[in-house]
Amino acid sequence: MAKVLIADDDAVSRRLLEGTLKAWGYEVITAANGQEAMEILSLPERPSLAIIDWVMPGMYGTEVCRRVRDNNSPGYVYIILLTARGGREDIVKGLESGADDYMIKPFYPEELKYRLKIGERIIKLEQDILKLARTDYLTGVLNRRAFMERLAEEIARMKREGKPLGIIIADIDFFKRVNDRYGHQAGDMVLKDFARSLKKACREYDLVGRYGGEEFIICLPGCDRENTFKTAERMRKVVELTPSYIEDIKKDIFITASFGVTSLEPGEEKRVDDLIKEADEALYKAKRTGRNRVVK
Ligand code: GH3
Ligand code: MG
Ligand code: MG
Ligand code: MG
Repeated sequence: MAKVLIADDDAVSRRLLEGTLKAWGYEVITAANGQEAMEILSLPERPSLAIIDWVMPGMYGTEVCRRVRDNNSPGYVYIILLTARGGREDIVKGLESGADDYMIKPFYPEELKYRLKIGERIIKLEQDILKLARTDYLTGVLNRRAFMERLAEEIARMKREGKPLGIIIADIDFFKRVNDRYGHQAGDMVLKDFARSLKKACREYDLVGRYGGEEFIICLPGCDRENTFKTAERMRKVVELTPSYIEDIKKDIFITASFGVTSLEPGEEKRVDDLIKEADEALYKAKRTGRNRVVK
């Protein structure tokens, strides 16, 4: 269930609302003034729904709305302004400040319940869109842009923690032949199974991305070059042993792939581009020296 921020300077209203929302199953976090509300809405794990009182000491609810809209932190916050101010002009001002919705006190609980559901639908839409924007439509792994974003985060995290990070680039051998012999649809099926095999051979928190057509990239946080090599070798074997069944021709297609491996060891200064270049060079060496192999 979604997390909701309740900001109200009146302790009785705050507690009442908190009790109501908890009874509806929401996780609730409360603030007694605008400053506190702003602090909570600046957290990385900030709530995506907020019910905010207009008149509060220090910072008004309308100012909270304005500030939330001004800063471009990721994740939308759906704000319901809840206030005793019920004039038309007030409603206009409230919505103008950036609130998504407006409710007048005393409020009717059932109405609030369904207005919160509107907010939940909006938040769900945003999450669905973000997921689509990050995912490769064919194989379900991260697309290139999302992978590169996550890679930068992981590199920073591993540097902070003084740990290594492994990179693998994997490319299907003679994939053109699969398309030429069995058609593009069969090729797509092989690509899906290839991505699945790569995921199967690594850990849940390793990142798998589609780098280009039939080229995939994997990031292994905490893995040094030797362990990354071992993982790539495991991937190579899983790929070799896992055929794709093509329904149309009632046939299993076997493929192999080549892998280039590199790593960022603690204390090393390499840029993302350097890492990818190294893995790419290792991959091409694997291709040149006979394919179906891992080179580090
Ligand atoms: P090598 O062993 O040297 O890697 O040979 P290859 O044939 O795999 O390499 P090449 O890069 O020449 O060919 C890649 C092929 O991948 C060409 C392209 O048609 C195919 N391809 C790229 N994206 C897709 C896709 O989404 N679906 C299908 N079916 N084929 C794709
Ligand atoms: Mg108030
Ligand atoms: Mg290839
Ligand atoms: Mg290729």
